Amino acid sequence: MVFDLDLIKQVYASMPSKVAAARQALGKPLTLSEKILYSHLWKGVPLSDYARGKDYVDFAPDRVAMQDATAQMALLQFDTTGRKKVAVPSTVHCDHLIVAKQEGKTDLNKAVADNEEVYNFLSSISNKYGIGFWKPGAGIIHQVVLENYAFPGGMMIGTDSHTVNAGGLGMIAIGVGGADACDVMAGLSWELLMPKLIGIKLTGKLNGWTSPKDVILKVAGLLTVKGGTNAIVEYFGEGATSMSCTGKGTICNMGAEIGATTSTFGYDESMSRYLKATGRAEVAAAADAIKEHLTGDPEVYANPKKYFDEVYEIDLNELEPHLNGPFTPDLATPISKMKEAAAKNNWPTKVEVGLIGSCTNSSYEDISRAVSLARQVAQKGLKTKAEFTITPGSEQVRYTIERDGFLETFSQIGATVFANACGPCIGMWDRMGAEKQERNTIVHSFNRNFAKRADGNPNTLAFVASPELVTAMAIAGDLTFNPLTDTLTNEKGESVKLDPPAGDELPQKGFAVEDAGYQAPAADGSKVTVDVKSDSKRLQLLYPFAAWEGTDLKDLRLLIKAKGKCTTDHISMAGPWLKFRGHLDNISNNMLIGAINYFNDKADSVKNQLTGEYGPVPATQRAYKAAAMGSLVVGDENYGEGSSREHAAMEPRHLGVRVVLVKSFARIHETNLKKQGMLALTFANKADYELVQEDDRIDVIGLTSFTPGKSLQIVLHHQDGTSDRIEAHHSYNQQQIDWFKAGGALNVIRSQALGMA
Ligand code: MIC
Ligand code: SF4
Repeated sequence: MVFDLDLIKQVYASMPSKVAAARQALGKPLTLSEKILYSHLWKGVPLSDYARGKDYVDFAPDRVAMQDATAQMALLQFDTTGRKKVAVPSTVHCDHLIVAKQEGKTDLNKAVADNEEVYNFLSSISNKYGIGFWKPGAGIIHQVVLENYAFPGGMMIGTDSHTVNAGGLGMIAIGVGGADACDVMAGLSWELLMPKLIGIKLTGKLNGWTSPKDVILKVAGLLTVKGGTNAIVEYFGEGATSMSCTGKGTICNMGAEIGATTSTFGYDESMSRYLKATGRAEVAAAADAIKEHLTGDPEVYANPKKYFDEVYEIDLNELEPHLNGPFTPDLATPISKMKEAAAKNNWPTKVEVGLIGSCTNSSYEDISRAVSLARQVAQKGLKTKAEFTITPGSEQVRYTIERDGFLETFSQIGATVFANACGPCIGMWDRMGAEKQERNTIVHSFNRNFAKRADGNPNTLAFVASPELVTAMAIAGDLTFNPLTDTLTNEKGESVKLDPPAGDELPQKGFAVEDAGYQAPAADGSKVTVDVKSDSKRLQLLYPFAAWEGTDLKDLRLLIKAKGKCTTDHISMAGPWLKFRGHLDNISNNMLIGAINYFNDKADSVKNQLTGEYGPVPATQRAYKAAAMGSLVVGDENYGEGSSREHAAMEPRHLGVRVVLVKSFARIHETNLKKQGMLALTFANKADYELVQEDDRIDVIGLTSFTPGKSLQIVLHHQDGTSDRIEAHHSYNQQQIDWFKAGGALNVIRSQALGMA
């Protein structure tokens, strides 16, 4: 079945004329990113050459996707907007709440029982508002979107940072917080800072052990975790067209790890093949008919320096397999340098577990290449040294790889197949012995490897690699094993070498599935009731946050000065906390518990300025709230890196933090803070971070004349009676200032719905 074919046809019908108009307005050939952005301007937005990295522009995305851990908050917000139905096609995917422990079926059954209340809520609210619902076990949002909904030249947003995966099918797909999704579902425009453009030319062709994952691992090393902030990465060149569509998806997916707004590739044969293989020949035919509009103009790719803000070139013939980590996805080590790097950094070299799959690397191609290595275990008389797990990205992939005997081969090397869900990638891994917190090494094909992310153990060092390399490492049980050059000793004592991986881009017998796990919404949702029990521990209706009091903020307490990396995993940890994603007050008990306090180098230990005692961050903030005192959080570079979870903004908002003042922000988190009515500020002079002292009382001056582009003043009153006055920048436009004043964007929508605006 092809979903929303009419929508796709409509987009394609107007795309040629819109692209032509944009080319004329900008007076130059266009990149693919520009073609998609300019053909999705919100109605009435004038066609003009918007300044990249400066102008906010309103867009009209074609669709919205939400996963269960973020959909709860997104839909609780939507429920307050007074709308009857979503304005654009939208879907919910149940993938984040399934704990991986024993094996797929058992774990899925347990999750269905444990999360019954939440799944019922999501299913009925989806029904009510016309949203497609993918049941638990159907698969991970981004794989399901790629298989069913993504289309070349389309624009979508999703409440998950890895929504960008759909760039593999030539979309502009962007990760957002739930409040943004709520706007679009409510029929409003969606605002984005016009992104800068990074062009990456891929020359040569992948070969041997190198795979698409290595392209993005290399790019992460080049650009770092913040190098893509407020930019779209557009890939092109012969290396791009020679690669599979799902491989492109992998590259785009992990573009979230460099902070990129999104990444994309021009429409080509590989996309057409993938569309046909996934039952969407009609979409392929429609795309073929306008294909020159679904890729960058030839002049752009011939002379990229003239049209992109930054350009890089990677020669795939020379590219080595990489391992990135530990603790950050941009610490890139080519496989040939791993022996040296591991010795230098004293990384444990015994690989305990190899994990493949997840939303980023669970295509048929990935699994078939990994299985070609698993097969060699028996063929060459080897024994797999590490544990090995697989999390398929969708039921369609799982069913097909089972039919083709891959799962059987994996089971022969002792593999565990987990449910089609996020599982170990998001701390939903009940790993035996993790509570002992032993220092150990794992290798996985996921995309993130922040501390504690997979198993909750801060001493697990996770390295990210291609599924092929993960499989080889699991077989060898050694982080320094280089399959390109090294041999292994088999059970007979012989030296054997692994042959390079080989596999099929798409299943020769086609994809198959018995029950994909989709539930269409009720034709008439008006009679569906959505139940949220008042004593529920998992769900809580939202109340509007208070509007701004109309004055400068005075006498705020410093809650925490966070030191170093502070990702959304540090601000609102996942794993066991995921169960409270629909209950703002309960989940607020994890607020900032992973952040390191600058003053004592400890996590979850801050000075309570009322008592002078050190205590957990959430309890300390609750004490300030009870005393009706506002507070402020200080952070370092790229604060809020990683996920789209708006809980990282809503928790501080709910508990009474007023300001987050940092050296720099990650894009989605900064927007989430603004949406929730917080003040998201940056040090005008980064060195001023050092001036903030533990007992400071802080004023924010200039709010009564809060204006786009105009700095605010921060006064730090130190305990010794001295003070420092520093300047804080902000990136609020007028609409965002209105959100701040109203106490949050939702209050603005709500008042519009009530006709009070
Ligand atoms: C992630 O990979 O960090 C997540 C879990 O998918 C998040 C969303 C969430 O926290 O629910 C993301 O990437 O946005
Ligand atoms: Fe799920 Fe991990 Fe993908 Fe996030 S990155 S959507 S947690 S599989």
